[in-house]
Amino acid sequence: MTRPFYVTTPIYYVNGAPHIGHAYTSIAADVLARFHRLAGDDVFFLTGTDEHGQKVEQAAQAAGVAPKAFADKVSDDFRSMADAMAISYDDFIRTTEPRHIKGAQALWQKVAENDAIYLGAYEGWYALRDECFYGEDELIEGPDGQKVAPTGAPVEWVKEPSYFFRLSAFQDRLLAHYEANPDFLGPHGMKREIISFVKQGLRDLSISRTSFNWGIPVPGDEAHVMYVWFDALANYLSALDYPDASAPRARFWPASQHLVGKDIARFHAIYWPAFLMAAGIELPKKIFANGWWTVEGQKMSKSLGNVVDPRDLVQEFGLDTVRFFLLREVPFGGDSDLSRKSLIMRNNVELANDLGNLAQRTLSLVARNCGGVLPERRTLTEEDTQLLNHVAVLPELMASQLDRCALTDALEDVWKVIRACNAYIDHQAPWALKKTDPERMNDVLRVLVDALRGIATMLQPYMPQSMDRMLTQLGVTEEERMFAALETPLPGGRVLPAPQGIFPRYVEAADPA
Ligand code: ME8
Repeated sequence: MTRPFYVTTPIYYVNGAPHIGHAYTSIAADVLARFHRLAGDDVFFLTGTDEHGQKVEQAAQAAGVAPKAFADKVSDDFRSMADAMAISYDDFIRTTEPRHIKGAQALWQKVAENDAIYLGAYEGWYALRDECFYGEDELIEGPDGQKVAPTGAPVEWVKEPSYFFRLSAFQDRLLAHYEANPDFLGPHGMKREIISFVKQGLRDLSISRTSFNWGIPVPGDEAHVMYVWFDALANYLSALDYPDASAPRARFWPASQHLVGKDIARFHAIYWPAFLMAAGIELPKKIFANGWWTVEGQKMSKSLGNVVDPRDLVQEFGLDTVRFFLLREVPFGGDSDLSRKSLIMRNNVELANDLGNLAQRTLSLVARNCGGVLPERRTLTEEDTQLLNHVAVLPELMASQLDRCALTDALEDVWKVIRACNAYIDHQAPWALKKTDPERMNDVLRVLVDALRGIATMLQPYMPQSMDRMLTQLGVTEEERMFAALETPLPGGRVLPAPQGIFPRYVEAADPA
């Protein structure tokens, strides 16, 4: 029986164009999805767009387009960004789709039936940019002395009839859940912040709006539309055809991993579990918040004009260099800076040199000295065994790293093996063995091909295109690329294709000045 693995990205707002920050969380989720597929699990990977709410409505107005037409266009752009980044989603949900509206309304009804919703009037602060209600005590002083949200977003005083969710009633149950499930929230910093926020006391949450109508109607009271976060969070269920428990996709609940940015940890770690508890639905297994990217040391913003479209980076550096860089640069969960210099450095040192050169040296020796035919595997020396053992533990080691979303540590584990291979090739010097001991040369090259096969197999989730090419050059067929296939050595005698460089060095064009 294969194990279900359900991984999600946030659904992105369609008020603006996709950028490198969106690509980041999607790539991370993609690595998890691909890893689990290669491990033989039954994977469902969801992404999509969040299309309702006042923020989107205003963006559409500013563009002079009806909200739905506006959402259609931007949603398409998010999908094309996902495709350009090789995000292997199984479904792309849009909150304006009938299946989502049905699911969100069913969830609302369930929560209401369980008496966790009541009608009242909201009076308080709202930050449109964050689509978030804030308590007076949370506000801070802005640059001009005015009150702003803790995120720096402007706030406005809102007063309108509203349905409320009895969030306050879930405080103790939430804390008990965090306590009993230590892996539920990550990384540690986010978990600490959430627990301390919940301990300070939770106020009931306004979950409907009446001052605009670009949203999902509240069942039974069409003067209200759902608060965009109630609507949005429901996507994780509506994509599984909730409330139809007999739908084939229903097997994927509870979600294995929600990946989000740290900006939206509160919504996922507090509101979402509370809504689910109120509806009597099992909670997701894990929620992990990634850190924040700046660009050349600055916050990305339209006004600074430094918003990076990941597709431009891919054009210039190639997809896998970009994917690799984003997940390599800083331990996953921490904040990071996108600097051209450091991207080029990582490409040249780690990809072109450490890995690309290793493959090129090995495969060109096989081509030149073994007639392009894979040598048989024969008896191994202690050094050979030691190196191959390093490779053999990678699947298990990486699985446990990815289980805690340590995406960068998992890459570092592979790089340790790559460095060991480089030390091995330098020490064994197979190029010098051609004359002195051709049999040993064959053995050394065979060990290196086997090690590279393990490395390339395990790196597929991170760099799908270039590892596909590397595996082909190593003579590994499409059928031999699952992790489990590593247990069966390749038969000797296979003819390998002529080797070609996989990671070119990037040379910055000379400054014309
Ligand atoms: O919040 N660094 O959508 P959103 C890292 N619709 N990650 C970044 C980033 C950056 N600079 N900028 C964006 C929403 N992200 C809601 C979500 S889910 C039910 C609803 C990523 O378009 C990060 O994952 O504002 C962040 O949480 C998400 O994009 C916010 O996307």
